[in-house]
Amino acid sequence: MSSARPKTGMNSFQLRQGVVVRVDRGVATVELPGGRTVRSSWGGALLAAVHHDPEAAPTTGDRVRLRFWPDDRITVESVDPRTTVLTRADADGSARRQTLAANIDVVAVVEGLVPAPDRHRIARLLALARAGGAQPVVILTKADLEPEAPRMAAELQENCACPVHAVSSEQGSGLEEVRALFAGGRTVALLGASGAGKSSLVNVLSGDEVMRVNALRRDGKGRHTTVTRELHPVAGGWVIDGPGLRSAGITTAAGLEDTFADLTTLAGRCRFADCTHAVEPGCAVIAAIGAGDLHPDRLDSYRQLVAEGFRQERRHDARLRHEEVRTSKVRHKSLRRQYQNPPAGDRW
Ligand SMILES: Nc1nc2c(ncn2[C@@H]2O[C@H](COP(=O)(O)OP(=O)(O)OP(=O)(O)O)[C@@H](O)[C@H]2O)c(=O)[nH]1
Ligand SMILES: [Mg+2]
Repeated sequence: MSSARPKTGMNSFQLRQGVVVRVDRGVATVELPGGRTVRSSWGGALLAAVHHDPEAAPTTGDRVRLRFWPDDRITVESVDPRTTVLTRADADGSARRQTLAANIDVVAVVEGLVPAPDRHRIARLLALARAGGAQPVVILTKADLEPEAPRMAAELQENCACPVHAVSSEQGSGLEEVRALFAGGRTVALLGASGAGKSSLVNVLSGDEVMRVNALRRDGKGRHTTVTRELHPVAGGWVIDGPGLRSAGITTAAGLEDTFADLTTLAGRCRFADCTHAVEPGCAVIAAIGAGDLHPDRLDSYRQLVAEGFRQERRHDARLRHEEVRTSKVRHKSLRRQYQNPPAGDRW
C-alpha cells in the first residue's frame, strides 16, 4: 500500500506576514495580524542578502514574511519593499550605514526647550528625516519649564520649513497637534538626544507607562534609558521610540536644500551663482546675517552638513564599487574552476 508522505520540503510551510516591532542582535520581535508577537531569526536567503548589504537586515517597522518550521523555529524569509527608511552613517566614520527604522510616515525631531534647543542637532536630524522620505516635524518638549516656548517655536518654524510644536508631557499641553500626526494609522518615529523627553511623550500619548523614564543626571543630560527601538500603538497610529542618538551622521546631501530652505532662497539672490557666502561682494547670505535676519549657526550647519553628505555619498559609492569588484572576482574564480575542471559527464 502506498502511503502519501506529507511534503516536508521548505516550500510546504506557509509564509505569514508580520510587522517588526523591535530587533535585538539578529532576533526580530514580529507582531502578527491579531496582535500575537513571535521572535524570529533570519532565514538562509535573507542571511545571504544581509551579508552583501547590511541595510537589507530587518529593522523596526519592516513588513516581513515569516516561515514557521515544524521544529518550532520561526525565520524571517523576506522583507517587503520599504516605503521610507531612516538611515544614519555609522558613528565610526566608515562608509557603513545603519538602518534605524522603516515605513515611517513622519519623523518627529524631539528636542527639549530646557536646556536651550540645539539648532545644529535639529538641522542634522531634519536632514536625516528628509533624506529617508518621511515628513519631518519638530517637537519641543518641557514647555512647562520655558515661559518663552511659543515664541521659540515660532522662531524655529521660520528656519526649519516644517511644523514645530511646543509640548509639555508633564502638564499635558500641546498634545492635540502631536496626536493629529498619528491620524489614519500613521507611523511616527521619534528622534532626539537622550533626555529630550521622547519616552515621556509616548507614555502621555498612550495614557500608560509603556516606556521607562528616568530622572536626568546631575549635569542635566539623559541616562540613555531607552536601549532598543520599539514600535507601539498610540493615538490610532504607531510610534517608534528609540535610544537617544549620541551621533547621527547623515548619509547624503540630498534633502539639505529643503532643510535649509531659508538659506537656499537667500543664496538665489547672491550676485554670483557660485557664491560661497564667504568673501564675495553682493552676497545676500552674508548681508542677512549682518542684518540679524539669519542666525550665523544656520550657515555653519549648512556648510558642515553639505560637506559631510557629499563625503558619505562618495564613501558609499566606493564601498559599493569595491563590493561589486569582489563579487565579480568570486564569480570569475568559480567559473574558471568550473571550465578548467568540469565535473565528469559535463565535458564536451
Ligand atoms: N518638566 C518636564 N520634564 C520632562 C518632560 N518630558 C520629559 N521630562 C523629563 O525629562 C527626563 C528624561 O525624559 P525621557 O522621556 O526619559 O527622555 P528620553 O528622550 O526618552 O531619554 P532616553 O530614553 O535616554 O533617550 C525625565 O526626567 C522626564 O521626567 C516635560 O514635558 N516637562
Ligand atoms: Mg527614552
